[in-house]
Amino acid sequence: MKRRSVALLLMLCALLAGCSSGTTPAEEPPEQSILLGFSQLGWESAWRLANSESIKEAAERAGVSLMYENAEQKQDRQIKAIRSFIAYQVDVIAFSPIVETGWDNVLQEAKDAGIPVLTTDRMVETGDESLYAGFIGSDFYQEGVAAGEFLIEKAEREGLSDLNIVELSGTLDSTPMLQRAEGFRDAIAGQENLHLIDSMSGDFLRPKGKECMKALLEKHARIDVLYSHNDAMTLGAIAAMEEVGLVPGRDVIIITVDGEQAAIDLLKQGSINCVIECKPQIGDMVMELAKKLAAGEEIPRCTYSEERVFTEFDADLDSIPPRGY
Ligand code: GYE
Repeated sequence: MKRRSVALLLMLCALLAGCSSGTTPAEEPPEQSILLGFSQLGWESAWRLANSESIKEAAERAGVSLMYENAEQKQDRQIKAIRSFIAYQVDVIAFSPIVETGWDNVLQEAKDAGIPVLTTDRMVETGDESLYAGFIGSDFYQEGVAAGEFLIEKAEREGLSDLNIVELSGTLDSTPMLQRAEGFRDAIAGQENLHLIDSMSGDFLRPKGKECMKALLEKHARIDVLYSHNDAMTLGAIAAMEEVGLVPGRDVIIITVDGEQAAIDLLKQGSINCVIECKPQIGDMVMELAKKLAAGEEIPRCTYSEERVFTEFDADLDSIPPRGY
């Protein structure tokens, strides 16, 4: 008799537990969908295209309604897009600023409208830090340091001295351009065998990368190293080298940033010596942070992606999974 009542009690408990395990929607309010205004800066590289895809796919996965605008490399078009998001009263604004400066007015307008702003991929420079909530993207300074460290290791391993380095930099005044340049310079400072002899901006574009490399090759009698701020410019530069009979990766040491499939393939073939990874797939993190902001929660000022460095010295280059961009 006692055993039967215990069994009955257990059955009752199980039933009650079943009822409270999330099957009563009345107890858990459905997650509110948010409206996110996103201003992409352009389509200058495969990295950018993958970044745009990542944002769109992640919004769908997260049930976020997305207002998406592409500014085609023009800051004034980004400002216009942000103003339209404010007029539309979106819950959160996210944007990838093409350059660091010139945002204060529009950010103030967003603040006055009570709309939190997240910068993605690139940063803004402003005297008033309260004008945006936070940043999500890569640690570009560290990428520059990694590029310098690779070169130091390469020179040491192979006993190379007096290397003439040229730099192809990205869009002037953009965060990756500024920080990749600074990190690299800091890393090689004090290395007497490494000479940074010239730097030109190829605006993160493949044709400009080719044009700049051509000009650099005409100007300098000997170039031993190319440090390029993105793969698109590197691919252009390689074409310029080949046109004058140089063998990339052998006659000129090549260090590039991003990690597009094309760059990884050239690393495997020996035409590139080092690829610093920069991840464009930050969409899921953007959605997570946007939801927090919409809910009035605090977010970290800076959220960085984890990234790798691939070099000609790695034993397992063939095991690199497909890059997806
Ligand atoms: O490296 C480059 C691009 O901002 C990190 O922009 C991004 C850079 C990326 O177009 O390829």
